[in-house]
Amino acid sequence: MTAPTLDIHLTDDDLTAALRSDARRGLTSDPKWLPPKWFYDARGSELFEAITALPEYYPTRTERALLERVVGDIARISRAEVLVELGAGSAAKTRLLLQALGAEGALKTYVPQDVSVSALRGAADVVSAEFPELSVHGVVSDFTDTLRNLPSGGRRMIAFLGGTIGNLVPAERAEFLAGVHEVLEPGEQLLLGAGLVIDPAILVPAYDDAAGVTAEFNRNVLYVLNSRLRADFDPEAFAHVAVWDAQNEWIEMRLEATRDLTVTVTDLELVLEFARGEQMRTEISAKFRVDGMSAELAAAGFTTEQVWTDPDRRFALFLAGR
Ligand code: AVJ
Repeated sequence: MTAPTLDIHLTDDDLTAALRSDARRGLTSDPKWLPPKWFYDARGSELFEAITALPEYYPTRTERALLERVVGDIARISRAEVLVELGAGSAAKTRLLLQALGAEGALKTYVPQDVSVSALRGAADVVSAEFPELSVHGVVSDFTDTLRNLPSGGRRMIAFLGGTIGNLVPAERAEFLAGVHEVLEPGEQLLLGAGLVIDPAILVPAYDDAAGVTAEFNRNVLYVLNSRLRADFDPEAFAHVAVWDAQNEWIEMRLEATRDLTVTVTDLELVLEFARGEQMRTEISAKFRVDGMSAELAAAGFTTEQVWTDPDRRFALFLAGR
């Protein structure tokens, strides 16, 4: 077994610079908003892991069960030599793909990407120990950078699982999918996991659980701003809100000020006023229809080779060819 390598294209300073620019843009807008990628410091990642175990949060377990059922088919169609996983995080679903691709006999390399060094190092070590034949090259970067720095040589499959594509607004999705399409060679594939549009009576509680874990996850972005940008948000003064936007077919998470507040963001030299009842958007989690996602893939140049859904049609996996 060879020790996994880790390429770091994103330093802590880069992250702070990106957060500064995102926070300035979002917090000076009307209405105020923040991008969801800033939930995930160590505490936020732990809270997300806790969310995946909640009874109301069906996506993770639904996708895993679906993947368990169809991963053999995916591996047979793909016969990939290199598995690139975007937003790899913890390695639970990865293992299924690596086993199935390994059984096809072609797999040589695993390239997990994440923005978090700690999450990635852990995942890379675990995978390396479990699959000693595999060479593991972790990449700490954002997606666009990963796509620019992909190893070439060897037929690749890029996996983007978990439904994270739903965090992107349509224009960002189009740009992301076109970027993936551009780096792939003919015969290579994208494996995409996406949550489907379902009954809001099931959807909304998944983002507003009874135990309040999602609420704490939502408020975590304020702790991140406090520690990284020396802000003085009182997270407990904000209430968690999750609404289904039927027009856009996405869940919107917001933080609502429960009283009039003045907040200082020292590192941005910014003083913000929140009126009682004011809501700030912190995440969209778009849900899809199979035809709609196939159309988005087609618009980016992909051919949808196969789509699998769970029996309740809550989640779908798309295998798209370049
Ligand atoms: C990690 C982006 C897939 O949108 O369902 C969970 C994040 N937000 N609960 C999602 C999340 C609130 C999650 N993704």
